[in-house]
Amino acid sequence: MFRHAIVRKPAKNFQYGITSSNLGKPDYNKTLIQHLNYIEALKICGLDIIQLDAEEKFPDSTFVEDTAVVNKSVAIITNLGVSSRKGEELEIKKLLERFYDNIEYIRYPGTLEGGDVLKVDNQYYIGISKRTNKEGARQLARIIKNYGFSCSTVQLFDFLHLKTGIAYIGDNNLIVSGEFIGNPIFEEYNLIKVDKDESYAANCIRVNNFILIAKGFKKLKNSISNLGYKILEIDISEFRKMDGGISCLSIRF
Ligand code: CIR
Repeated sequence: MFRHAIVRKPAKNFQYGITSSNLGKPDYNKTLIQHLNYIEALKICGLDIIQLDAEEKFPDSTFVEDTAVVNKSVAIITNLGVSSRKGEELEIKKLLERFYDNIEYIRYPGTLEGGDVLKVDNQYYIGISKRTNKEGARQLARIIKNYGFSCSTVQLFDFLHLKTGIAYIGDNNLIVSGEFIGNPIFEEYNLIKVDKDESYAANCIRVNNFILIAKGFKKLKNSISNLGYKILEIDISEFRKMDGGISCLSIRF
């Protein structure tokens, strides 16, 4: 069970963050409303929300997931893989120190972003991407093995982050899209394959008794609901414009 979520209000300069989406500029007021709706959904899931103020120094800082990897035993502060985001992790670290006795770090020359880390029960998958390098993955693997987890790496080709295209929703059910469909590393799971036109929605999260999914992706929504899950749909169109998805907007623990 998760009890807390860290979120960060989008900064006024959110539109100047990094993006490859070609979907146009996000509307700031709409971004704020969607962020509040996201928070409401997490509250429905039973989470207590810790909200950080907006940080104009970092236009991408609302995507807090990338700054830390957390589980019941340890919080690992990441070293983000792009210069404009380096430093976002500092305030998150201060917050996590209130909750964790064990804090560890990914350090240079290792880089790693939380979006590249997928936890499946006691197993971690780490994406090697443009943001997470092999050294970052090696450091994370070394740390989490000490806490009883096992670890494998997955080479990325197109996606920004591992979790851009994959999600674990419990009960052996793994949602996969794009380059992860057909990857033998995931064949032991019950795979829910996402059609290309809905690939954005593969980035969803299980939060306690609910699955949070981006609004407007009917086929995936039906596949998940047919498995018996309760679903909360959230419109996050403005975050999509900046390459962000459902998982990126919070750290859950
Ligand atoms: C970035 O490029 O870093 C942000 N614009 C989007 C980060 C999305 N984070 C995630 O998938 N975990």
